[in-house]
Amino acid sequence: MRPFPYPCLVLLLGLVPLLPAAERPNILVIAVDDLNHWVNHLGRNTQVITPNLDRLTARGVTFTNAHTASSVCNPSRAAFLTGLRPSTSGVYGNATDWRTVIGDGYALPGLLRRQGYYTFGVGKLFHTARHIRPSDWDDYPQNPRGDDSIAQNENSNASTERGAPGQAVRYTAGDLSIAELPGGDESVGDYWSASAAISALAEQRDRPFFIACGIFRPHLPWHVPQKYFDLYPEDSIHLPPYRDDDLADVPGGKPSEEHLKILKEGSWKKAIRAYLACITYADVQIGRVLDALEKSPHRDNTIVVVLGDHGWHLGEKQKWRKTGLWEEATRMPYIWAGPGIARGGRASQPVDTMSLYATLVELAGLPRPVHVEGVSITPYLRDPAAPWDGTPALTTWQFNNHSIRTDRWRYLRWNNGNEELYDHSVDPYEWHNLLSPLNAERSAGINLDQLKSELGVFFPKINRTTEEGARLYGGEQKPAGRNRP
Ligand SMILES: [Ca+2]
Ligand SMILES: [Ca+2]
Repeated sequence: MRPFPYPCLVLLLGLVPLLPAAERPNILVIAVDDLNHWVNHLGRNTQVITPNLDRLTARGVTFTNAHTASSVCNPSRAAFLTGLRPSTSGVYGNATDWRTVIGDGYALPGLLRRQGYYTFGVGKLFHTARHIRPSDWDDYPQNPRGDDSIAQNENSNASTERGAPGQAVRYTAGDLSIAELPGGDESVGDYWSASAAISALAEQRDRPFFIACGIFRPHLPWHVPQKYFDLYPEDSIHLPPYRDDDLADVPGGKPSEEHLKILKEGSWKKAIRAYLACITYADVQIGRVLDALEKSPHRDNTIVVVLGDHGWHLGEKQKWRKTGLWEEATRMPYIWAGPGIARGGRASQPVDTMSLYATLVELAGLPRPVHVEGVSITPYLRDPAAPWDGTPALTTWQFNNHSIRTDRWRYLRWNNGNEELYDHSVDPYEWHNLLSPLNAERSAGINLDQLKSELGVFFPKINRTTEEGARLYGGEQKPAGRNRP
């Protein structure tokens, strides 16, 4: 009989963390910038080609009524990565570096790192890849092509309207910048980000990993290789359902200047085509990362989360871009897969992105920090048909403007007192504001006062200013770390 190698065992115990860290699941989060609910399996846009996002749903659960905590990048990301809602932290806009409001010790990657995870980030996870706090990450390689709109503006020393050979075809729709690039996938920085995530997935480590990959498309500018535009001939493009009089029942509602410009130009389909091309480009990069995970030894013990950071209007309600509190700006894909998660599930319970932190901590078997807001969606991951717990999705847009989304209703309350109410059981595009006198016939039979008070209890009780948040959460006046001017 061979002697038991005690000296080796002692040595190993000294090197390996003692916790059951080895039993904790790995985590892969892919955050897709400005990806609204136009993924094929959600059915809102039936032309979009997203095979990789769709196939992930076959091995996991997709949430069909998922909404962002805030409808622009910075507050959305700060919220789901720190567990603090915008109204709690005071991070409302893109101009605020979240680190100047929320100090060290709150962010999810930092928590996981302190609990023994290897934490790796690449691409845009917080508002920009520059707004990272080094204590949160073991490794955060900087994309040499850049991680944001300025640097991702690709190779384009020369371009023409018509596109001479080897040059981009470049044009606008409204003020939206579009380019059909002559190069391959690697001509956009997301290719590099995905490759970095793939390399990180391939490494063997003695501890679980948290790998987060920010994919920047379909964020503007809508510049991707021409082959993605070729998938969507302009004359085949369908416009989303809309009404010319849609804003008549919205307090202060009027078409955006950009929408009027796009109508005047006749460039609505051009814009949709470019957004679809960018979504498919992003889907291909996501597919590369998912393929790498599938082929890796980590495939069976890694939780995968793919989410958009908020929605995007493409002319619905005569509006373009993100911001605001309507369905198009709040709803995003939210897909989970991995050990203990049902396969092929469609979960229709209303959820918001605050669930990310709470759920990942629970699935990792870690204590939930007291500051973390949001409901764990673990019951829906195990059983997508589990009864809804009644907590609506909540979206905040700037100071004290909020929107509640339940299984049936959307209730908006603006800080000037304006309110809107939509019934999704009959009005999926939010055409009929039931609180407008113009829709009295439609709202007859609904006890509006009672409904408003039932839904209104879910609006935040606290709405902090940015300064109040910074005082409470210890934001740094001059954050450490890479912070390019
Ligand atoms: Ca975004
Ligand atoms: Ca309307």
